Amino acid sequence: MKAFAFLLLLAVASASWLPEFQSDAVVSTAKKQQDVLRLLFKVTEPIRKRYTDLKDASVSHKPTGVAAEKLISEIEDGRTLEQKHYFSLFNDRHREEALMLFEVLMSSGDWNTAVSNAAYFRERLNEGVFVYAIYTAVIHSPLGKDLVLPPLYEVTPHLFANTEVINQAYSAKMTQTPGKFQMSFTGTKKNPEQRVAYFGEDIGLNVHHVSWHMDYPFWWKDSYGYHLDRKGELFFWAHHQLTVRFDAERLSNNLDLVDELYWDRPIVEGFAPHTTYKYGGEFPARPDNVNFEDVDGVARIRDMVIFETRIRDAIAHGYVTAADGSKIDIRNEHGIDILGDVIESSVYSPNPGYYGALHNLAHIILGRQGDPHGKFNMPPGVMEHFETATRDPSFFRLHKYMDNIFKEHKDSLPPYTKEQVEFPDVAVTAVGVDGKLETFFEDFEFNLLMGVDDTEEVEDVPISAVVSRLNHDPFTMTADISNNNAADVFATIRVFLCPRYDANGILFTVNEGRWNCVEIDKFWRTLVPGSNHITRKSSDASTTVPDVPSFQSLVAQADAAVASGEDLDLSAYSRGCGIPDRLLLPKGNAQGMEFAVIVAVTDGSQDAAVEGLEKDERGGSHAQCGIHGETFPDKQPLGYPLDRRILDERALLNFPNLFKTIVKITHRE
Ligand code: CUO
Repeated sequence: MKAFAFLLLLAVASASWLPEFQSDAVVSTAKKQQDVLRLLFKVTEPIRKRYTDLKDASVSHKPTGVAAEKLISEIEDGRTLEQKHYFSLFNDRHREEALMLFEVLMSSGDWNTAVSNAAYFRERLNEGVFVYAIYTAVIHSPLGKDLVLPPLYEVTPHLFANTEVINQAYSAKMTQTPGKFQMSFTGTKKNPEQRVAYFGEDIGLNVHHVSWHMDYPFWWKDSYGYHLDRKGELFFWAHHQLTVRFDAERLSNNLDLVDELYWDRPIVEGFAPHTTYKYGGEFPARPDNVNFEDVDGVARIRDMVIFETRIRDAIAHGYVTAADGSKIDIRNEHGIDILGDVIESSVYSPNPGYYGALHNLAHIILGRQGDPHGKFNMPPGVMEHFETATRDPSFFRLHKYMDNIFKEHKDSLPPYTKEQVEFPDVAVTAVGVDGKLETFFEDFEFNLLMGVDDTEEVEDVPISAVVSRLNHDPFTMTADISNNNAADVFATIRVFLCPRYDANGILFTVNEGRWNCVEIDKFWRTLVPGSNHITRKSSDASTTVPDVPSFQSLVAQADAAVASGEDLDLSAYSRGCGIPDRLLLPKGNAQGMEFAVIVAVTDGSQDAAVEGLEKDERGGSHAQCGIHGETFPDKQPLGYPLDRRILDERALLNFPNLFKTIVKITHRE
């Protein structure tokens, strides 16, 4: 029954308290950027005295309005989560508090009120509650437009760096000795999963994942201001891409594709996180081959099996039953969106009472298998934070399990017909790569300053972690496309990278292989009559984002711009959601790992949902993250045209507007 409480809490109706926003013209972007950074600076310490306006606001400003008064009464009644305690979004009460603050910020009519409100609550609420609310409010409020949120691995380093490094950082601070500490990946070579730990533990990937969930929160209600277009489908797609990307890394490291999770079989891989909360002790570990146990107060395993059965029944029937008993047809191209809402499950789910919260509950269940009955008072597991979840190999098993349910649905749809894929008189004649597809590991340094305690009296000393991360050389993809129409045509160009061989060296069939394809890019171009030579740089890919500048560098840039009165344009970094640029390619191997590149050029006049995409890609990571607050730019289903069964290779890849070529990705040591 607790399972339903989880959703009911989410579904509480909201008042229409969104204000008319006053003009913010007087506050420059640079000042806003500076304010956000100062609010997030050392959140576990009181606001610094040198930030006089924030300090004053936290004392003398009393927030007003329905949302603020509600939160103030919660604080005054002593109901809010204490400071210096862990925060988990999956904890109903923790989340409820974060959303109360989120609502305060969203209903602050102008920038200065929002900042004063934030300063007031920063000094009175739990730090994790505060950080989550600030991040989501900056992302979703019109007031936060074009601001850059600092990299979370520097704001809450405990959720990204391992215990060993954090301990070294504390020693360095204590002894006032600057230090740079090499961070290693969890586990030893005796564990085959260790070979791919660099992927699940990649701090940039972790930021993408947590940011995706902030962009598309499961608790989102449209009364917050807008509808999150195709949120359920994007839940499927972003996680499908994580899954297939992980599988590509596995193949490159001679591991089988990840198997799914089974409720009635042991969880094969254990996990020792080597990570500690700033407050709350160590993240719990789980030995290999643990059998699932019911988690007290959360869910019973047999309920999970029932939810799965109901969802798969819906797929078999081709419709979902809404809470009012009506039928919602899902055997069509929009079905995946509804199914995503159902499986996640989000506030958009049409019937959480019946279909449950398969995904969200599974995260909690997996997070608690080390202490399912709460006997040892362990804090939440890594699976209960989007920042840390991908570290645990069970994350990928869980998502493979759900991915297979989504696949069952996609496989229930008819294969695309010629008419649905062809692009009359347009043909791709060649696809190539300028430069080599080569991956390598590099060291990356990030600041641990906010991982340690301090007082104003003790000087900061430089403390950082150095972590190895996957990268690749820049490259440019090229395509030669002929347009035999008399006039210009507008084209959507989709690029997929598909592993060719399984771990035993057996060639995937087209129908197996298409499901494992990594979408690396999608963009739009006008094709003139005759031949067109298209080039696309790897750094422009619409699946990826560049590294966000460090906290320190953002502070330096914002402070300088405020001091000089000059403009500050950091909009290139305003999207946290997106695979890091450097992870565009899966790791290669020494001999060169073969992938098929599939380029599909389809009719952009039919399937572009937003105008002007050729010139402005609007944040640059729309493929998995959409355009913020707007219609998803591509009307076709995510994954089109490879998302449906391909019964005969000749039926698809012989279309002149589709092209397949083989490339090799090498890895240099
Ligand atoms: Cu992203 Cu399970 O949804 O972690």
